[in-house]
Amino acid sequence: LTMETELRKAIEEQQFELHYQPQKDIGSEKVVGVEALLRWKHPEKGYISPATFIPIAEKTSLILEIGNWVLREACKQNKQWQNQGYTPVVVGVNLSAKQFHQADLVDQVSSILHETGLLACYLELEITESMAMSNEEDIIHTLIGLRELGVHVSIDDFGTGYSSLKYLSRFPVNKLKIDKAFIHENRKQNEAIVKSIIHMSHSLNMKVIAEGVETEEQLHFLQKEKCDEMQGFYYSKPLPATHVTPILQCVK
Ligand code: G
Ligand code: G
Ligand code: MN
Ligand code: NA
Repeated sequence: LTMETELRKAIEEQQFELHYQPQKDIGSEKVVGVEALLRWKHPEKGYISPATFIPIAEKTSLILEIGNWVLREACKQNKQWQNQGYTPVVVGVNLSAKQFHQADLVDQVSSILHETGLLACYLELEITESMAMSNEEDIIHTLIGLRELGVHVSIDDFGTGYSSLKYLSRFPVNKLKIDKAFIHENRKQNEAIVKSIIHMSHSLNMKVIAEGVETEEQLHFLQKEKCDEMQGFYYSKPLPATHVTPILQCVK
């Protein structure tokens, strides 16, 4: 079977699952968010990484079906945690370029929120720099539509693309996610880059999260530089939903 055929089968036979990587507020040390990360549990080959199959799905409209499933599943799970009485967290969902460029994306997001009962402020959509930094009318329209819904938007892998500061300051984006390479590659100039991104985010009234935090030393640096949030193996790897539940604080 080609991978495309297998992906089609995977959708029908519900072979996908979501894992969630916790995100901590650096000041309060509380879990404030989780990033949903797609996993394909292949019946023979075991877990297949999205890095392998997303690019193939992107070449076809399969990515739209898969993306839609991810969005619905992540919202449903987050609402379920809230129903169980846990302190609300924001769920981050990665959007592919094709998904983001759909003319009716805002309507789709709106109906999934409606259907699952999740409030918009508990959903964050992650897009990449190349998806956001464009002058195209429809992209600005989508970003404004999402803001009006109350959904948050973050720029994933920030620092690896070509963001224009002009767009960054004009676009309704809530958060920058500093690419993990700047955090865990131990190079002196990375510290200067991370500091600049933190300061720039705050001047533009955006929050900033560091990805790929693997050591206590990296966390201390981020604390000193007043980075808002952290995500990385130092605190937790991505986990199945049932393993996330015990680390969410209970309000009941
Ligand atoms: O979790 P992991 O390191 O295996 O993820 C590999 C890549 O796949 C990352 O770049 C991540 O952003 C991407 N990815 C994970 N889940 C999704 C998803 O639901 N949709 C899209 N479009 N990309 C995803
Ligand atoms: O591209 P995106 O940022 O969505 O990808 C997130 C991916 O990064 C996750 O799939 C996860 O497996 C990986 N990741 C998360 N934390 C760490 C970390 O601390 N170190 C490394 N090397 N990878 C990480
Ligand atoms: Mn991401
Ligand atoms: Na990233």
